[in-house]
Parts: sequence; structure tokens; C-alpha cells
Amino acid sequence: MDSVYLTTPIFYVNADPHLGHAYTAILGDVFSRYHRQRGRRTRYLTGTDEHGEKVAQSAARAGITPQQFADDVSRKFREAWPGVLVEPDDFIRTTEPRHEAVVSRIVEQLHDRGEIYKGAYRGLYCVGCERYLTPKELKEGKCPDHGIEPKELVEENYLFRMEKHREWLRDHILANPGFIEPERYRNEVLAMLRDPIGDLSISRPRSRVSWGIPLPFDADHVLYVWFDALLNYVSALGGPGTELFDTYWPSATHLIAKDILKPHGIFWPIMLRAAGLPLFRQLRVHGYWLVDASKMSKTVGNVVRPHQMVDRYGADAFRYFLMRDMVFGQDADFSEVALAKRRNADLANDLGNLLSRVSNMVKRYCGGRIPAPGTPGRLEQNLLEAVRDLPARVDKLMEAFQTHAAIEEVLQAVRRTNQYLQEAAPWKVVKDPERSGEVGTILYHAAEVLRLAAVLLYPVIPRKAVELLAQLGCDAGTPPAGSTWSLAWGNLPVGAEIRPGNVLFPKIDLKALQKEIDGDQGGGAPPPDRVERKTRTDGAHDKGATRTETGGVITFEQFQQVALRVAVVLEAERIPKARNLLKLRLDLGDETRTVVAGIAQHYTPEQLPGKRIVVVANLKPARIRGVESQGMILAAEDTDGRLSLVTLDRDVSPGSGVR
Ligand code: ME8
Repeated sequence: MDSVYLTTPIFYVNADPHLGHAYTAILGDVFSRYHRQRGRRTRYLTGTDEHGEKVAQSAARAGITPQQFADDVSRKFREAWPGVLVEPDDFIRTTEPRHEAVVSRIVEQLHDRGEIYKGAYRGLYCVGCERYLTPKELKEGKCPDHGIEPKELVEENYLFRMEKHREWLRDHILANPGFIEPERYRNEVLAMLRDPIGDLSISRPRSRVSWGIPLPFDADHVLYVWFDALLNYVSALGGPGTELFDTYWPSATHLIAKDILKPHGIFWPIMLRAAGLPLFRQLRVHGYWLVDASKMSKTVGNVVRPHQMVDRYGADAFRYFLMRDMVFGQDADFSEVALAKRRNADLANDLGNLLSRVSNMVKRYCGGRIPAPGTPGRLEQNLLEAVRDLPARVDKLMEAFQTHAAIEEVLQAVRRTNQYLQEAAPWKVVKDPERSGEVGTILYHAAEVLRLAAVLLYPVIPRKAVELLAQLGCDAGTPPAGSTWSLAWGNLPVGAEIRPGNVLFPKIDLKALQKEIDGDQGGGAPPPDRVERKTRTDGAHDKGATRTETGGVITFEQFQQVALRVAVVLEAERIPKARNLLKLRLDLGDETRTVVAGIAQHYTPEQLPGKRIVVVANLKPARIRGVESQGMILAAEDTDGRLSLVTLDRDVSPGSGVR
């Protein structure tokens, strides 16, 4: 494959850029830099989705035209990206004439090919989703995402013949495992395709919705916003028949989150095939960033804004955290303390420390120039062995979208090199007249691992990687040009003058941060989302974000220090203004206790009384939203973020120990 075409969803202009948008945009940028660095022709697209009822309604509320509204918010997205070092090659807006022209052309073709027909459509329409929902998708009669009852609408609509394409799409997905990944999302799409999918209503009467692209064959209707939006991936290349399209379209990789799997996994391939166009190459689906185990929402007040994180921690560390702490495909929990800890542990301690050690010693022992390596000794050979196929391992993980693991590979090498320096002890060797010649060999090896680490981490931390290389005396230039960017061992230029500069990642004072966060809460207890912990108050595991000091292993004695006991839920109630917290009264046999648990999104208070659950009984009490929580309950978190309480399969007396 010599060309790569990466896309993000085009974001709706009815919300300002937040953590979730930033994640996908950064992910696309990381892969765009990665592929470019490997010498592939790469094109990276993002943009904004500007039509539809929701935008028209928001504009009306703001008292401006939909176009003005879209202009304002689209600009916010465009301007947000340089701040997080996201550099797309193109930014498409669905209100641009170049987009509208291609959309009209393709819709006309679909009509000519008999793929679109006029009919009456009756359905349950959710304005939040901008689409009709099937009864199966509803939760207690409401849209599961927006919590509102959809409106029943009957209208004259144009319909797209989707159902007749169901079989081949299923076959295609079955025959091409890489078409939709990770596998669980592929399976989800296959499950949706098991039963009839019906035809898709693709127009709205202009009398009801005027903010959209008119149908080329019937000006009384505008195109349904999803039909318009999906075509951005093609219109941004100039549409079929252009050189850009021919070059990039066959390698299209769409990056999306799980919320928009159906339009991308079903509508989009069918639209392409029906229009006689080749399918995209792959759909890569990531999970959701949660804050305090809940969806970000303005009403809850937990929306994370990328620019604030950049102001506090820098763009490189923010990107690093997002890429390192989300396992692709799974949900992840965001907390500022976890971000600060990650920055301190990996970037300040491991990477930053290695750089300052190496540059200090090169300055002191080698006159500030990169020394020539002599014959590698046993320690060097071990180090070389450990890093020999590092680039290949990183590439393999990146191809599998395992960014978190790819980063961890590099950091392991960095940690290994810090350990190597400890063992080789150049500060001792330099004092031994018979061995002082070995100092250059030691420092060269350590410095060369640093160069490789910077080259491999460049897609994730582009600015700091270049700074690191410059401090090592490398002429960074533009990747991948020049030997600086080579992934082969031994390209650090001997004799180059190092240029020690600023500390790459000054350490964050975690105590001060915690104090500041507590202060943000008006002096009260910090909400659980801001508290660093190995296990959440609800017991769900904080994925990837935590490491024990001993690399994940604890002793039996350590485990025994945790007092786990059976409790029976006596009563449960919501905590006002905390969407995901429940206050539980628990019977522990010889005492009753109050515990605050972040499970309100998963259990109603009515479901809990009588349940036998497991409590960490010797946890230090904490005040959460003004309530003293005297313990923590255990729950399992599924890959889609759903929590299930740990319960017992027999009637065990409350208070019993759990081992
Ligand atoms: O759906 N965690 O736009 P949108 C991770 N316009 N990613 C998240 C996220 C979260 N909490 N929240 C949002 C639309 N995202 C349509 C798309 S494409 C032809 C049309 C990211 O503004 C993620 O990429 O609602 C998700 O798929 C996208 O934003 C939804 O953006």
C-alpha cells in the first residue's frame, strides 16, 4: 500500500469541540504522521457537518441564520486543531459548494439508477439523532442517547433502496474481516444485518426542514443530513473521476466512535455500491471517553475542553495520554489527575530523565559532542538485543491500531535504557583509567535509544520529539527525510554538538493539582472523576490508566489487607445533581453503612434493595458530594462501559468475609 487516506467524522456544529472530538482528530493525526514517516502518500481529512434540523434549531435559538451559526462553530473546530498539533490536509464543510456539487451529482445518479423512489414514510423520529429510530432501538420508549421520546411522523419522503443490498453487504463483511474492526463492532454490524433493515428515508420536506441540500430532482425536498454528510469523504477528494479520488479513495480508512457505527457500517457501503463506486478500505471504530464513568454532558457539567488541557499540560502530553490510556475499541475514563500522573511517570521520569542524564554526561565527559561508540560489551549487547526489532514491533502494533501498546513498547525500551545506564555506571567507569574509553560507548548507546524513541514517538508527541532530537544535536528537518529519522540503529551523528535546553516535561506537582481540583469544587470533596484511584468507587477498573509499582503484581499479603465483605442493600437513592451517583444504605451484619457508588447510569434505585453485593470494608471514608462514603462496592465493567454489580449466588449472611 503506498497511499493512505484517513478521515474523522465531520463533527456537528451544534457543540463546541470537546475531548471526544479531540481524541478522534488526534488519532487521525497520529496515524497520518505515522504513515507519512514510513514514506506513504498520506492524506488526512476532517471537517464539519453543518446541515440538518438540529443546527437550524440552534441557530434560531441564537437568533442568527444557520449559515452564520455554522460559520462560527466550524471556525472553532478549525482553530482548535493546531492547538492539539492536529494538521489535516483538508477541512471540509458540508455547506461548501464543492461538497454540494458532488452530493447533487451522486444523488442524481442514484435516482437515475432506480435506487431512490418516492413513498410515504411513517416512523419515530429523534431530532437529537437526526434520524428515524426503529422500535428496537428505543429504551423505555425513549431514544437511548438523548432520553427523549421520538416524534411519530408520517411524511412523503424519498426512500433509498437499502434492503435489497443487505445480502451482499453481509457477505462482504464476512469475507473481509478487516473491513470493520475491532471485531466486536464488525459483529454488531453483522447482527444488524441479520434481519431486514428496510429502506432508508433520505429526504425531508422543505416545508419542515429547509436547512439542507435540495434534491436535484425535486426542489420541494432537502436531503437527509446523514446522506449528505457521509458523502463528504468523497466530495473532499473532488468526487469520482478526479486524480485525487483515484489516488486516495481505494485506501480510505474511516475513524469513528461506536455512536455512528450504523450509518458508517451499513448506509455508507450501500450508498457507495449503489452509486457504482468502490467501497472504502476499512472502518476503525473506537470507544467512548467517559468522565466519571458517565457520558460527557453540559447538564452534568463534566465536559472536558481540549484547549484547557493543553494550557495546563501541553499538547504533547495531552495527546500522549489520550493515545496511551485508551485501548482502541474500548471505553476509557478521563481524569485530569491520571493525565498528570501519566505525564510525570512516562514523560518526565522515564523519557525526560534519560535525556537529561545522557546530555549531562555527554557534556561532562565528552566535551558536549556525541561520542563514537567502541566495541559493544555484554551490557551493550543485551541492550541492542532488547531494542533490535523495536521499530518492527511498534509498526505491527500500529497497523493493528494498538497505539497504547505501541507507545508502551517504546517506553519499555526507554526504561530499559535507564536501567542500562545504572548498570553500566559511566560515572564510575570514567574514573577508572583502564576503562575510561568505554564511556563513549555507553553514552552513544543510551543516546541512540533516545533518538529511536523520539523518532518512534514522533507521531504522538510531534513537538517534543523534535525538541528532543534537537537537544541531542540531530538536525530534525522534516520527517522522514534525513538520517535523523532513520529507524535503523546507528544513525545518531557522531561528533554532533548536543544542545541541552529546557526540561522537556517539567513535573506536575500532584499534591498542588489535587488541592486545586478540590478548590474548584468549592472546598467540598472532589467528585470521583477527579480522584486518582486504582478502582472506581463503583469498583469498575480504571483501564490502562493505572500501574502498580511492581508492574501489576501484588503479594498475597497485600491482597489480604483488603477487607471484602458481603453486604445487603437496604435502600438506594439518587444524589441530587450527580447523574451517576447513588447513595446506598448497606447492611453489613453487625453495622449499617452508607456508600456512594457511581452506578446510577446502570441501576435505578428501585432495582437494588435486597441485592447481596461485595464491599471493600476497610477503605478510608471519603466525602463525595457532601455524603460520607464508608466503603466501596465492587462491579465489573464490560467493554462497552456497562457496569454489573458483583453479587453472590447463594444467600450468604451479611457481613461474611470474601476471600
Ligand atoms: O456524529 N469519546 O458528529 P458528532 C470518544 N456529524 N469520541 C467521541 C466522544 C467521546 N465521548 N464524543 C464524540 C456526528 N466523539 C456526525 C458525523 S460523519 C459523516 C457525520 C467523536 O459531532 C467520535 O469520533 O456527534 C464520534 O464518532 C464523533 O465525535 C461524533 O461527532
